[in-house]
Amino acid sequence: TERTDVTLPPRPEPRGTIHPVSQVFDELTAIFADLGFALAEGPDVEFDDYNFTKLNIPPDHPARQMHDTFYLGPQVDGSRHLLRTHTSPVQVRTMLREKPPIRIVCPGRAYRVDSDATHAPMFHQFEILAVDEGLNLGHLRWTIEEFCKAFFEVDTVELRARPSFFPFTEPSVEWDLRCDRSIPGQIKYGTGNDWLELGGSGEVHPHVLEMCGIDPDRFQGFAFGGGIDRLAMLKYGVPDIRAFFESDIRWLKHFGFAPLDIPTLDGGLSR
Ligand code: 2U9
Repeated sequence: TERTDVTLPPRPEPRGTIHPVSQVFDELTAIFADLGFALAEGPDVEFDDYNFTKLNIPPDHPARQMHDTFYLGPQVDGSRHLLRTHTSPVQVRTMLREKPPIRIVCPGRAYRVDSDATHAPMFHQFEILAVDEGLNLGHLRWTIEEFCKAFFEVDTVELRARPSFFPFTEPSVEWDLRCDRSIPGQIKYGTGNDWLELGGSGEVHPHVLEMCGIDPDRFQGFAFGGGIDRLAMLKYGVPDIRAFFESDIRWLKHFGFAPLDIPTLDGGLSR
């Protein structure tokens, strides 16, 4: 029987909420897991070798300059660790450790000396990597299409490819998604006359495969990279990236997700 002679004090908070960045992290991990990509993670503090050299970024490349990269104090041998500027060193570590076929998704934190409404010094990105025999840009395109359909929860999508350049991919391609932004404050995907930048990609550069111990004459790879914060801003209507990292309890309550509402493909990604 229920006791009526005592009143319990109110709890400080009835429940916490899942941050939109964590929600999107879990959503995209579930989508790529369904496509056969295993989750791979690595340390935020990296070796220069894994963050740059093995990705075909030579010592004189502008991306290495102090204004882009957070360096840590020198080691006894004079070398300096750094905060990874992308999640690509996770792919390097995986290739050095495992033999093809490789299919991984690498979501995580990255750091760059940069800050405004659309750039934060710490941000979240994800990359996928596939290495196997006979892989080509068609496989990459299909994979991105399937991801977009699942993530934006639409039946059809149209992608536009733009030639690009990255030191670690050759050829390199950036992808745009057809969308409709004619109604202010709303985006429709799959139709319309607007284009949304999705991210960069390409076939893994033979030098990168070689430096990571994979025979470039036998194996091909494709990789894609995109911003998690950016996807969360688009999907959940957050205009300023800085709001994600302010820890404002009212904002977190408004934009947060129910803790036990774990995204799955059959149960629904977001509710
Ligand atoms: C390996 C080989 C190739 C991953 C790639 C991009 C292009 C890219 C950015 C998108 C927005 C990062 O979050 S962002 O700032 N990424 O444009 N990423 S190709 O290519 C790789 C990765 C690892 C071994």
